[in-house]
Amino acid sequence: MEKKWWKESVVYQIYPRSFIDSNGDGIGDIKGITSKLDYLKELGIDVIWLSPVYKSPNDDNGYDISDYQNIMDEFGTMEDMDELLEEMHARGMKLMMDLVVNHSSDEHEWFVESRKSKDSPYRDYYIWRPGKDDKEPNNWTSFFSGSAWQYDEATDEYFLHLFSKKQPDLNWENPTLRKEIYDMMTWWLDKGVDGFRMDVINLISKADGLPSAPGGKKYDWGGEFFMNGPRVHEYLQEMNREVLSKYDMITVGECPGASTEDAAKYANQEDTELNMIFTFEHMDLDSGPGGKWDVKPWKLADLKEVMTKWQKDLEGKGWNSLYLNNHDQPRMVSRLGNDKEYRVESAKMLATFLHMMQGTPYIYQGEELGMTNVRFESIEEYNDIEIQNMYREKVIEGNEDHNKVMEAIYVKGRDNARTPIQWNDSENAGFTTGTPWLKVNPNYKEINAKKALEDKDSIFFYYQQLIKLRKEYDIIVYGTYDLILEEDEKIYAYTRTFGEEKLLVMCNFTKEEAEFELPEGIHFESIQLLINNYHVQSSVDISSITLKPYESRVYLLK
Ligand code: TEU
Ligand code: CA
Repeated sequence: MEKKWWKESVVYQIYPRSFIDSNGDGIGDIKGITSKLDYLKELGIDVIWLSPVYKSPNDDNGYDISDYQNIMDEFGTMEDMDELLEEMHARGMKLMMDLVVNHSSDEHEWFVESRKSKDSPYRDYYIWRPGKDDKEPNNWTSFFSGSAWQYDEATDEYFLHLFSKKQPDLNWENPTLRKEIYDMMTWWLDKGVDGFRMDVINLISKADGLPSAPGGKKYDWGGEFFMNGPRVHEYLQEMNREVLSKYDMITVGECPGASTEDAAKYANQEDTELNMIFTFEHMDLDSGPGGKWDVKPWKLADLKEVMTKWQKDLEGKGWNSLYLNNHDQPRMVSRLGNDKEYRVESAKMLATFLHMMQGTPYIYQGEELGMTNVRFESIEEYNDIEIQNMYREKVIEGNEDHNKVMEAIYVKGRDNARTPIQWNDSENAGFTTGTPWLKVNPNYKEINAKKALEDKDSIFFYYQQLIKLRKEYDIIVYGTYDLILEEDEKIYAYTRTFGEEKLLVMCNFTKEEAEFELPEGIHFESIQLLINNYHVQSSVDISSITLKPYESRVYLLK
């Protein structure tokens, strides 16, 4: 397998609004990020993925961009951005920008012009259609509830928005629009940024004729007509030829609804499209047939099946990204671990589980501290447009039970991941001297970076150790993955193989003890314990081990 720096890297995601506020206005900013680079250097990460910092009216916290080549006032200036980049490069870190080009803001100049008249040169930059029998052009529902179409009086037509109505979808069929996007990307790359995380990039090609979804609801899920659509690979190959191939950079495409077959194309080894994609299959394990808010318990057997499928199906064909949370997902320790009795142990176990797989690991800000989900008492305390729209549709318009919906928000809401980073135990967790835009999680006195840095056994230093190991052992990056103990109901165990060497990874996913029995056929002469989340003696007989609650161990077998 070809060696690449982006396979050997660890990426850290920053959601700037919640990271750290440098000027007391309650909103995280770029200067704040620059002030914490040494913290990130100590953690050991190689790349920062920065969620959008461009000009935006913040209907979806920066994922609605009104100017791709300017910085949001609240976050700072282009000079701040240049300084951040410079300070990062001085520390040997790379910067991956968020590229949001499935849609723009409705306040982007292109859209402002586009909506004025049917003859505008910008008309075709967006997806406009006349209504059908005084109704929307089709029945698609948006990711954020309600119709995916918005009527616009000026020209008596509707425009498509797969997300909020302030996020009109761009029309990738228009070659001039595509060229504008490539030029903008080139401008950032020439400035020195090192890569792009591409927001919902597999939604950019819509099916011909925009057919209605087959379901019977008024507004229904039309994913099959816009996820991995007919021309998406053509567009990405063009983008690769025009832009990506000219730089030594890192790319990851966010691809909801992509199968491993799709992924093998997007992340193909000839590098004609992207380096890797984000799959959602493991994020959907606690969703019932009603979708994200139809919460059901996840099962270890399903996690094994999904993770193993992605590991094996991309083996030799593509490259995985590895993540358990981000700014759209609940905190991993609350979702898959145990944020009460075994918060520290289970956070370390999950980190081990993920970082020892094949792929590029992504750490979401606060994950290295074991930050948890939050429960705000009232719906007004939530900021996220997805939560607000869903609550309105279900409770206010739909008469669903308030408490039931709040419970779903507690488990799945995106604001779980967006509460400010807990830096210390002072007021507002040291995030701001003002009033934070979103409340701080009340557990900040117990969980914060200051405390973590004072404790050698903290989750922070465990991540540091995991990252160091990755730099030391090729097998962690390049070894092939195999699931073992497939039927075990408590333990997720797997091996990695690289030449004559093997890694043996064992993770107890329960709060009970679990008996690990080494399967037959794994031969070795020497064993070495590489990392563990309890203090155990390093040379024990590994043919049978009693794992403590949420215990994980990694052995190197030679
Ligand atoms: O997310 C797109 C996406 O498919 C999901 O993450 C979705 O927002 C979430 O599952 C809803 O439950 C990307 C961004 O990561 C997200 O923050 C944006 O809101 C969205 O695109 C629109 O730009
Ligand atoms: Ca600020």
